[in-house]
Amino acid sequence: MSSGELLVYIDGEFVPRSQAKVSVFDHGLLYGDGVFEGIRSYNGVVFKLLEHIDRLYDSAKTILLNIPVTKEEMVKIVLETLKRNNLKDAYIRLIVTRGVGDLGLDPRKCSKPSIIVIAQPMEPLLGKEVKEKGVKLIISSIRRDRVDATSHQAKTLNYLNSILAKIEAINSGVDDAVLLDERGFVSEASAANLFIVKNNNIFTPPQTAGILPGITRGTVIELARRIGYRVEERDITPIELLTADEVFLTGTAAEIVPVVEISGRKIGDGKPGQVTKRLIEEFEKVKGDPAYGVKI
Ligand code: PXG
Repeated sequence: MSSGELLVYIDGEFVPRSQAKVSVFDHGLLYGDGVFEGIRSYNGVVFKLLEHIDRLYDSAKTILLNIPVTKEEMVKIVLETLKRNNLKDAYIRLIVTRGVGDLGLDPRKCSKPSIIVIAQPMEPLLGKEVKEKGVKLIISSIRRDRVDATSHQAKTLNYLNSILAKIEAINSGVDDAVLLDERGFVSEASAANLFIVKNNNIFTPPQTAGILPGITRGTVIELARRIGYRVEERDITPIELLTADEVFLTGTAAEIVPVVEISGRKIGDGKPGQVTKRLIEEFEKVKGDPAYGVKI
């Protein structure tokens, strides 16, 4: 780190950020042909790293992409990237692209997938204000891609479905958007899973709604059940969403975020709810716990 710049892992080498580049012929760029993960480390523990690695390899399998290293090697690559950059609290972006090919779609022209790991510092307190104030959403006019197409069940580099919804949210002056699935049931936000609370019971859309099976979602379901809440994965209608007592989002970057307004309707009393606050507290206790991750 003589340049003082963070180092990015690309295909076996650590290069300074300003020189970390991919080819214009990489099919990740040309066609969104690749997979990725967003991961965090807290105080030297990479949260649920093995679960993220499993999901990465499942996503790759879905698109017939053979990752050229084993899962064990991939874990080592992520840990080494953090070590080289002397990072303990970090956001980690792990990307595997189809690699360099030519201008046609044919993935057989891509000789070898590229592995990229970017790690950068993450303020432990980032998002504190959002957790206290909550966020505003709209229900997007964009539908989550179908489960038999490019839904987010596999975490591929093809994120236009979410980006279009995010643009709609920005243009409407709110923070994010909820996408419905093609049947009209609630699926998730642009890059976060969604939960509702009604009469102290917790509900979240099932996999069939085209959602990403979020690592944070899984952790929150487990924590909520452990402290005695009933949690059910089932279809949620837009009306149930708008009339819920509480709504919150979960994701690696955001952790747990209260939702206080959706498409102009106040959620509950328009302030972060009690169940949401309790779950934020529980989540605080497990991040950085070596039992919930892998030590650097
Ligand atoms: N749904 C989608 C579509 C996502 O992209 C989640 C749910 C939450 O999953 P995890 O496993 O993180 O609990 C995601 C998260 C970001 C960012 O910086 C997050 C994601 C993708 C890109 C950026 O917030 N994925």
